[in-house]
Amino acid sequence: MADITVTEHLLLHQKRTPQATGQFTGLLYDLILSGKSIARRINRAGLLDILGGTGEVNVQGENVQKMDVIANRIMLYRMERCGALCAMSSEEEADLIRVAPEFPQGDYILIFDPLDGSSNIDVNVNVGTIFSILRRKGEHGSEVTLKEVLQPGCQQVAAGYILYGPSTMLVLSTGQGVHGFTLDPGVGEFLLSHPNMRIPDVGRYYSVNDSYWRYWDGAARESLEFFRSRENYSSRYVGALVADFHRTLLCGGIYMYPPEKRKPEGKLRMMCEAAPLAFLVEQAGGKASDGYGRILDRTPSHLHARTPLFIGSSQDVEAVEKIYAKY
Ligand code: P6P
Repeated sequence: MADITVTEHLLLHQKRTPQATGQFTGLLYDLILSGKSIARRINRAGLLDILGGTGEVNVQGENVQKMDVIANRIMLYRMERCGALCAMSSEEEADLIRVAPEFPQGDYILIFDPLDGSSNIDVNVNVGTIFSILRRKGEHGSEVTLKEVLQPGCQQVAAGYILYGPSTMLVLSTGQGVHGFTLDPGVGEFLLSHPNMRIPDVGRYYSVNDSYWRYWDGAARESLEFFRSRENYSSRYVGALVADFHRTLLCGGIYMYPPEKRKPEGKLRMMCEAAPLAFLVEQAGGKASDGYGRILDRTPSHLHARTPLFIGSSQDVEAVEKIYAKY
């Protein structure tokens, strides 16, 4: 396959969608640059003093890992200057970040989890950056309101993730299918490696942390039993959503994070985890549900709203929705 870079791929795509402006391509360019900077540090994490926790707790109530802080800082610094954004929201930041007036204002809003699954860093297991891109509703240059940002996932302009694993991959959709790019460290470019990714309609793996069995309701328990009883399913759980989702996208099956007594809204964040991955999975022919309906139809009540998540092959997600409909 000829070496097609992300930029070439986007310019080709941009020609097909005249409404895409250079601003959008510029946004993605700086997002990719951030990903390369994060990848470089992760690949040497053991050698630099960035392993382990900072001793701080974030807005999610989670112990902040050093690499979380570094990744968050890289994203905030780089993206505030990209000229395409008017606001950002990071999983690591309690409040909405409006782009400071000294920087060029754009019309896009970036929502991101700078380093999802970061507890895996210390044991050298995959982690990832997840991002969601929205277009603002208000007048260019006017102050961004929180209401403008709390959009349902179906209004995303683009979404994707960067997976830091044996190879570093960018998986991206701008609404014209899902395309995967692999970083060639030799040239420092993400090159097209997985054009037009499609998720199988059914099966191979179910992915869930079943240690919460005792907190689950009947629907969650019956959902797990459903997949355990299926012949050709195996269980896989990396503990990093990006890695579990990426395997599901490639091999088919389902990732589940059900609600439970202590977390009635589930654990995962709607805007920087569930919605971007739901956008991708639907673009690849799959489904994403909170058990009762389409994730992309949900309007988040606040920036860090959480949601249960059942995401993957359409037949597998439909099977879970049928079970939840009985409860
Ligand atoms: P648990 C990581 O903290 C994360 O947000 C996802 O990346 C991952 O899938 C999930 O939480 C793991 O949660 O409760 O199984 O440790």
